[in-house]
Amino acid sequence: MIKPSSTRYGQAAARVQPKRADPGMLAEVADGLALPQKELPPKFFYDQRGSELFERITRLPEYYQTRTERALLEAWMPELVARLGTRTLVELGAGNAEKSRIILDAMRAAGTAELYVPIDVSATFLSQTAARLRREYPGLLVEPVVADISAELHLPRRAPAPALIAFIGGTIGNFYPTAAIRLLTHIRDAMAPGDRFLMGVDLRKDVAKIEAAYNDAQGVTAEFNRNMLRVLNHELGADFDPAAFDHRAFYDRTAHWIEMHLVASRPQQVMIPGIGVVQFAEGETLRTEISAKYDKASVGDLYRAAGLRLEAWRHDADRLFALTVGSPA
Ligand code: AVI
Repeated sequence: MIKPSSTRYGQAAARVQPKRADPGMLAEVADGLALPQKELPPKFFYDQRGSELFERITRLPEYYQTRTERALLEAWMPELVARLGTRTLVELGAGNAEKSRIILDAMRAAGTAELYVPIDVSATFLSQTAARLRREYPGLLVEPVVADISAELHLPRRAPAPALIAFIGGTIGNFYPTAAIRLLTHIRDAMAPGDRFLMGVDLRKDVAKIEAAYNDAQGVTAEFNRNMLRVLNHELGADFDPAAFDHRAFYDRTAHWIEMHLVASRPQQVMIPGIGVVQFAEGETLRTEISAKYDKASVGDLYRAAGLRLEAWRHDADRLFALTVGSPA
């Protein structure tokens, strides 16, 4: 990891950074922009605007994932939660908790809803969500945790058992394989024997269908992609011109993932206080996200590598998306 004072970007590295710049973020951005293929983690999409844009994505006709997963949850959760006797729901990357309600409703119907722990990187979204859920589910304890799940996972010590740890939305796809194993290993380490892990995965399918989901006709995904540059401008005082970057998303058939990039439409120099001047050649890209697609065998491999056992699996009739349940191996 390079320090902000590094001379990697020349003289400008000595400039004063804005007061609110987070040193961790600054170091991550410096590292990512110094790679031969510039790359930044997708968590930088999500300020308030980014979260709202993602919500719009979930309602797009091309983006089949959210509605398919919701239907699977509605069909399966009442039975699963009643059978497990789930008393605590821990949700990783909870966002606005729209789909959590399906699980919470199932817990309430089973008479076991005691604690809900939504974990998300966006504090604003999380506190709004927590306030709403406390009103909607009187008697349910809601203990939100602001955390970057890619870096750490701490579960409340005295959560009523058994817990269901949910990682829905297909977000596992946004993790590279080693990071996915690390994350699931942390989850396994936090689980008691009776706890279960619920994970949603987007399935491998016709490439045109996947690519359409990330190149929507209304351009919402393109705006979501460019929002990362707005976040960098706001958080680090950078001077990216989002309009000077084009959106590109394509499927890698070997890696089984879609990649999202921002493509510099002209040569440009971007100043990031604390880092310095970053050059983009015309056509040079910044990779902002991968979204891996799974099948049953690859989910089984992932679970095994993390010390989990794939216990149950449900997919929709068109095999677009699957819900998977794991237990400590
Ligand atoms: C959050 N995550 C599962 C989304 C995905 O499909 O990988 C993020 C996204 N990126 C573009 N569209 C949606």
